[in-house]
Amino acid sequence: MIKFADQFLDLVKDYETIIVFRHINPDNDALGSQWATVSFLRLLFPEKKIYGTGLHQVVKGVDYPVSDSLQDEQFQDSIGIICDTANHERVDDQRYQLCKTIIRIDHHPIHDLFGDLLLINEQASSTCEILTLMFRHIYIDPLPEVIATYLMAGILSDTIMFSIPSVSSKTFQAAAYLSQSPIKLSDIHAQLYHYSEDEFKFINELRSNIHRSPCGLAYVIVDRKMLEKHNMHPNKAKEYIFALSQVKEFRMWAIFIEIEVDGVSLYNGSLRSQSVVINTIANRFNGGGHPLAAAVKHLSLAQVNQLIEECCVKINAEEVYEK
Ligand SMILES: [Mn+2]
Repeated sequence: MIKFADQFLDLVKDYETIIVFRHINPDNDALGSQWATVSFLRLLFPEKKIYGTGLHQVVKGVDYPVSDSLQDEQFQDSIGIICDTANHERVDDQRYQLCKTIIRIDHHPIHDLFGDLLLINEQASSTCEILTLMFRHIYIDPLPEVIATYLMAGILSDTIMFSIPSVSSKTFQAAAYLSQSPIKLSDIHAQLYHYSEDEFKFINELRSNIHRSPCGLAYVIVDRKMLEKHNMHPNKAKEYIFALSQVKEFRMWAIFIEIEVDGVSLYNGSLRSQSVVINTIANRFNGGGHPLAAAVKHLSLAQVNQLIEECCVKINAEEVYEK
């Protein structure tokens, strides 16, 4: 990491323009790592042109800046930094390919070794954890509040408030460093987790439409009618996977959201698991992710049913994730 931090700074110093990327359908770790990197580099190099890009809709979370709108030419002599993104198709703004050099910082299981300088730590709880420890090495003093807030939001949400197996002493070292900045933890928590009465009603409807497989899988299929009724964007709906969590009897839980692609109904899904590995299944259904938290996209209803069957086979085989 120390070696990486030095190489990172050496590379970045050579470029006048730096563009920071995240993954599509960004979550708080993607957005937090992206905007923390933009803000941190602006602090170190006020004379450089530093941008954050990304076209996909933003999730509920802390107030991240709006993406910069960039012309193709601006990418040409730039260095790109891609945060929290495991495969090249998932980079939000494919113009990353126009950048001269690519740095990648991530904690997803390694699939795709694109990029020129990589810091990939599968053991880390979040990309924000990796960045926090790198920034601490570079900056030493407490970070400005806004940067610490982005990083803390990413750590809190990717670790579900320090409650998943990948949380380690490093995660707490990162959190301890961020706590030296004047961040407001209760405000961050409220921005991440408090919801409106409309959302409350949507959650009630999700919970009352649950299908329960005998193997211990619980899932909800959210059709367009339900989305319309609650004025809910499909990308936002998948975040409500949390509404099915914390039930002892649910070994795995999932939501599948109906979307229309070229006039055809398809489903995007979020999958979660208490202990049985699910990303290996998700990889075969147009998706991927972490051992206990994964996503799939653009499945037909028949594929959704097949995925459900395969999840049950896996639960019955007790293929448990061991950290
Ligand atoms: Mn992440």
